[in-house]
Amino acid sequence: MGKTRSLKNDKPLLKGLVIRSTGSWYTVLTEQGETYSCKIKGRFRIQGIKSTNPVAVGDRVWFAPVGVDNTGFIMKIEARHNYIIRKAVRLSKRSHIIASNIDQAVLIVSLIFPRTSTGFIDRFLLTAEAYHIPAVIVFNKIDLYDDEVRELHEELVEIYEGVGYQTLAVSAKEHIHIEEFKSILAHKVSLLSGHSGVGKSSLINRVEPDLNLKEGDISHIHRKGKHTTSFASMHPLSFGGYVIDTPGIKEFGLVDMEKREIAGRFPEFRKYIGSCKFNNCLHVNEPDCAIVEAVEKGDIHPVRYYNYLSILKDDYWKE
Ligand SMILES: Nc1nc2c(ncn2[C@@H]2O[C@H](COP(=O)(O)OP(=O)(O)OP(=O)(O)O)[C@@H](O)[C@H]2O)c(=O)[nH]1
Ligand SMILES: [Mg+2]
Ligand SMILES: [Zn+2]
Repeated sequence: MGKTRSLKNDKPLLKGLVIRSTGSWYTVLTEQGETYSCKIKGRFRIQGIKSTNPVAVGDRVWFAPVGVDNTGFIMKIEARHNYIIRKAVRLSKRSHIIASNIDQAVLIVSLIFPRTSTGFIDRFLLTAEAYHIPAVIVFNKIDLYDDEVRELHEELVEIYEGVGYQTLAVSAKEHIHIEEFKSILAHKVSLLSGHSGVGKSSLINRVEPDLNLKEGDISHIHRKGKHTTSFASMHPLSFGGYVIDTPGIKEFGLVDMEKREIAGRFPEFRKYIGSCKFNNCLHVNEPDCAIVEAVEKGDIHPVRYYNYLSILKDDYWKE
């Protein structure tokens, strides 16, 4: 049993990890490997965030077991190392916490059927940087490559490894580099993201066949133009660690960030930022901009700079 803490009614509390939520019930996994279905007791106030869900997948909680049927009440949440949110509605003050206590964000990309754009990759990396969550890029479906796609792949590996991100090329179908993929996931809590159809479920099944996730199917409900609340679920890995599957979430929730902070989330831009003529330079068309100069000299890849400009134009940011 986990450590106990005194309570008014003197019942010992158990410690566990929230691995699934439905909105009112939470599945909590104890260190002994037992799962409990829990509800929340009382109100939780989490510093600074008004969230639609007080407890999220990834939370470490203390709960009071009741009865014999493995149910209980969550009484306390441990402080989160980090969490990612999605705004319920743009500019809304209420957010939905997708997951917490994440060690790394793994972006699954395919360059064919479907092709993931660098714009999507860069928005993902920007958000991971903003949350201070290390990001890894995994290219799946390499069995489908022709020469043109292989060339694109090599260029992207050069860009992203050049910036400092780890990349890996795999095929869930042909079982290529699955051991390497496993070692990326081992002993860590990984949030898996990527467009629908890139092979997230297939890859998870390859490393953990017992999970038997649905493949080749749209695994979540699409409701165009409407916000569908979706809850992540966390799968324990037999070789240590957890993967968090995020149904219906193509991107991370965007973070509140000011426009002038964006460049600093591009790791290769950082060393130039202080050298611009204007200290409020947005690196668009200001005179004597060190970032534009670095792009011209070939020290910053034009694809990254182009995506930076495009992200600046997203009408999301605070001025
Ligand atoms: N050729 C090839 N096909 C793959 C590979 N990995 C997955 N697929 C196929 O791609 C399709 C989508 O795979 P899924 O694993 O369901 O994709 P997903 O990312 O989980 O998609 P959502 O659940 O909708 O987000 C399926 O038909 C898979 O069989 C691969 O490495 N090579
Ligand atoms: Mg899937
Ligand atoms: Zn500048």
